[in-house]
Amino acid sequence: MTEPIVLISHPLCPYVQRAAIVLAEKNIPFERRDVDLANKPAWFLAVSPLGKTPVLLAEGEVIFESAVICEYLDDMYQPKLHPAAPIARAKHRAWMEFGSAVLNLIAGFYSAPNEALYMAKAQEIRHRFEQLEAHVGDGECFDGAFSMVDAVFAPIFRYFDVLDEVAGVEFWAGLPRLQRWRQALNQRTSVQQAVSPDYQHHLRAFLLARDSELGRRM
Ligand code: GSH
Repeated sequence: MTEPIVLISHPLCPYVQRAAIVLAEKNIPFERRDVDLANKPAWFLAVSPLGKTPVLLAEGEVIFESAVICEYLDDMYQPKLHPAAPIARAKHRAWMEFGSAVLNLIAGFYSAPNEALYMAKAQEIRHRFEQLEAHVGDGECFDGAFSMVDAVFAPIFRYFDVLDEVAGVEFWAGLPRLQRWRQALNQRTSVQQAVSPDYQHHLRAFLLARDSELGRRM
């Protein structure tokens, strides 16, 4: 009997969500094992070379880095989430990287130590969204059918379900394609199931705790 796939996770990690969405889109059963990243257990440090989530345990191997995990799953299982043509695949991989850059900006935003840096990060995020608006298709996905790029952006957009409430910044005005895309991703079962039902509650608590740690008001 083959060992079940294990996704080593953290409940709020957007990189974990990408992998969970890809697993669900491909209907692959897996076991999710959450770790406390504030207090990393020894077994986790022994398997995760960078001490980060996600890590996938599959075929007796340890695979780390979310993009690599997603690529492995796409190599192994149907339906393919990357397009077949190399040029289209390259383009999608590039937009996945763009998504990781946006995630770094979001972390910089909620960790900004003062109001000036906070607003500067907000503007950078808004600028990236404007760039994205010019590239996203006019349907419910980034580019026709559901792809890896959708799996990357769904967790990014999910941050804003809470940030729109607590951050005091308008990110979405004048971006109709992005708004439609965000809404469609929110409705997708694989996206909804990538987090637990109390995700929003925990994210809000995490963001507000970070805010008071920094002595800042969102
Ligand atoms: N490049 C990594 C990937 O794509 O998998 C980033 C993963 C990442 O930053 N994970 C965060 C983490 O494990 C949680 S969302 N942080 C713990 C740490 O850096 O010590």
